[in-house]
Amino acid sequence: MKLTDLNQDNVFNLKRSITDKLIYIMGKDPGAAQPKDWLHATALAVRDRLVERSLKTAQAQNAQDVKHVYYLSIEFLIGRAFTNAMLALDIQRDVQQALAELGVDAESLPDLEHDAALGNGGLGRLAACFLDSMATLGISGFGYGIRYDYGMFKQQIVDGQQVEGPDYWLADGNPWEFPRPDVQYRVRFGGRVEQTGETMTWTDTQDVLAMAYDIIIPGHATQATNTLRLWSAKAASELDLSAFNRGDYQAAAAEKNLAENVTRVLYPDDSTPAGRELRLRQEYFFCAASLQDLMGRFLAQYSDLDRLPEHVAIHLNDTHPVLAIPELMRILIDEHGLAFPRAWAITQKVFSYTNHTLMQEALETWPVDMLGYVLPRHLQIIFDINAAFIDAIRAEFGADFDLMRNVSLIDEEGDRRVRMAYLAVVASHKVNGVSALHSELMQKSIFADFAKVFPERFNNKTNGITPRRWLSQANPALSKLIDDRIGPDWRCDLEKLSSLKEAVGEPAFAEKFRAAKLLNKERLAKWVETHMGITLNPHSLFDVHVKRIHEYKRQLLNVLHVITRYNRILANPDANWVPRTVVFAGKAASAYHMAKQIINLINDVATTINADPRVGDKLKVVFIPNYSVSLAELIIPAADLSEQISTAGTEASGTGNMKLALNGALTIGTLDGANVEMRESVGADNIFIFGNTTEEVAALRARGYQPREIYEQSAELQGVLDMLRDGAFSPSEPGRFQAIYDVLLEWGDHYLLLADYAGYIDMQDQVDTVYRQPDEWTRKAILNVAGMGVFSSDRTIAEYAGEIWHAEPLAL
Ligand code: DL6
Repeated sequence: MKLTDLNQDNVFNLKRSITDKLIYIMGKDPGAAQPKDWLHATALAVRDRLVERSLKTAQAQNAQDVKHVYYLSIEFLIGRAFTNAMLALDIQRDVQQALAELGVDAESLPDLEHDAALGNGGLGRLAACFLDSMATLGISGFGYGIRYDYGMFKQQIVDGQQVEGPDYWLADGNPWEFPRPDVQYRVRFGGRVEQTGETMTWTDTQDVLAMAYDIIIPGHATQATNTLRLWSAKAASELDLSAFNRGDYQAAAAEKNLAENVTRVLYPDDSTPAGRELRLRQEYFFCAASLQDLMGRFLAQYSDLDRLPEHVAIHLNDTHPVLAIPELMRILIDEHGLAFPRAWAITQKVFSYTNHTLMQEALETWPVDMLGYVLPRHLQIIFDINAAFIDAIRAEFGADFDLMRNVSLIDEEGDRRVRMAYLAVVASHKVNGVSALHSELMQKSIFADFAKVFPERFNNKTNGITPRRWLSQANPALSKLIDDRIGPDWRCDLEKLSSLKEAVGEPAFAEKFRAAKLLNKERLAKWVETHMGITLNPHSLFDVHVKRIHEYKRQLLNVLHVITRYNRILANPDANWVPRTVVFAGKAASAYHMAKQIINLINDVATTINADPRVGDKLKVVFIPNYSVSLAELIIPAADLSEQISTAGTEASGTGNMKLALNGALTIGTLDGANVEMRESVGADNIFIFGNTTEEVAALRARGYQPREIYEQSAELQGVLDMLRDGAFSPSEPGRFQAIYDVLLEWGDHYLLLADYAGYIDMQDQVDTVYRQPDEWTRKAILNVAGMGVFSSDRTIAEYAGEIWHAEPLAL
């Protein structure tokens, strides 16, 4: 890995290329071009260089006959592409110089780029990190997903409440994508199945076209690239001309609108049957297009379908792409005439599946009726798979009806539903969880019966994050310090960070480490001042809680601490307080009422505390709206403390925990998800662990957990909860947070906030104690950075490639 100095030839060529793009591709006069135009033109110039690499990669892949890995994911949370592409090409300085010579303010351009927010949280961002690592490791990987017209909603905070608006990320065009009108497939829905002898014909369907848009994913420190292919829905027939000529313009465009709705939005509201059906259509749409595409690529080179698993691995990122399983079976049986057992043997060798949650409500099931109506042939195939599977169970385990009922792909309770996770487990040769704890719990809970039936199938692949975006790009100040100390190779070999341990005792290094952190805190404070009009003290402890808003992630427990601290400050204003800035950011699903209440509470608490002159700098609370990848890149490097406080056993892994520690934040957290492995890596003395363990949570629940008893025993907690209930933070509407109070005290406190409250508050006191000793804090922070090598997504992908996909890296 090298970081090259300025190259004047490159600068010259870039200047010419940028101006050419502006004039000849965009038709703009450089004299009149706006900053956004320059950004677009520069992106196109940078993209040219990616294209060269991409063509070379494709040639090498063909010549070396490599196995292709197809990563199917309904979310890819890519964020911005501009800086990442420049870093991958190692031309950032040249581009900045070229722009400067063209009279353009290069510093401000990256912030003008829209985030590609085609995902919601950790799952989608993991997919983006994986693409980066696959390219970097030279694994031939294709991401397949959906090109949503509107990505994750834009969150505004109005009167303390979340308001959702559309995210039109394509408003200024997308210079990174290549529309491929020549790559279109017909995706069929509805209709019926006709049987002639053994042959099934799916007919009378309503069809939608899937058109490909390609984005090049650059590898780092390699010429290799990969492709993210996103599908956009197009109407099979554009316009009903006779309706148009009759003047019935609505009817003329009706089919087009209906068809194109399939890829209109990420997460259609699923509180209505129509919304749920649209989501089902989205899932099948991208699976069907992707399978036609990958089968076309395979059949262009080979004719023997039995060899498909030698050349193709299809990975299911959660259950959203699981319809790819019956779709492959349909292609093999109906289109290529294979018998069911042969098709099934191939299918099982091709697919692998990652589970990302143990939460029952997040495990997808589809009503049999809806599937039968939208995808009648697929439902038949699922029934056939189930029948064969249950026969195999009976053959191996005898007439164990409980087992058969438990593992059946069809849930027969109430309205019959297809269990998508079960279908994934039965059809995949490997099934993995995303942290050691999660993988263990997965086999003991949701897949316990399957773990007995297929013990060899289950494995763990602890998540990781790409160091390129989450340190090199997001944190230039710390990256420079690390480069100066150990050289730049850590970007592609994160274990190299472990040699920073040697620097922990050096005051000069600690000083520079602190200076880098302060710079990042000032950068965030400036942003908050400019965009929110709130002044933050960069010398206060930045306590950061950023992630989706969900009850299990327990932002509410953090709020309980904030209020406790507020009360203590008021009671004892002259104590030696460590000034704190508590930063929250995250979105709540639009139909998730309690999560939205929590956002409202955070904002109301912030308003009260920030306006209280008795508090001053001792405590500030800020909710940064519209959390996104690019805001994460700003917030995470500025954090001193990372809040990872989910109820033990609920967070599958977390990846924010890794990003924050990699940027030198200390974690306050429970023994949940990957926190457990982080504790091993950074050392138990360098992480603030509190709270009930998974076993203790289970035992508490089994005993009959009584939150009210805890409330009654703690005057401090009582004070906090009574303030919530009585409207101390919502004087204009005192009952506003009654429901939150009730969740904790009347409805059983499902996520055990009160059980962990005392431990959390005590641990926050310890945080203050350590923060008062800057050398000690910095020592721990450096050890956190040094211990994060294992959490690179390069390590994760190397494990997937070696142990699941059996895919070799390309030689380039
Ligand atoms: O594996 C990526 C990511 C994990 O880090 C998070 O812990 C986990 O919550 C998330 N899972 C999902 C799936 N649905 N839910 N809930 O987003 O995956």
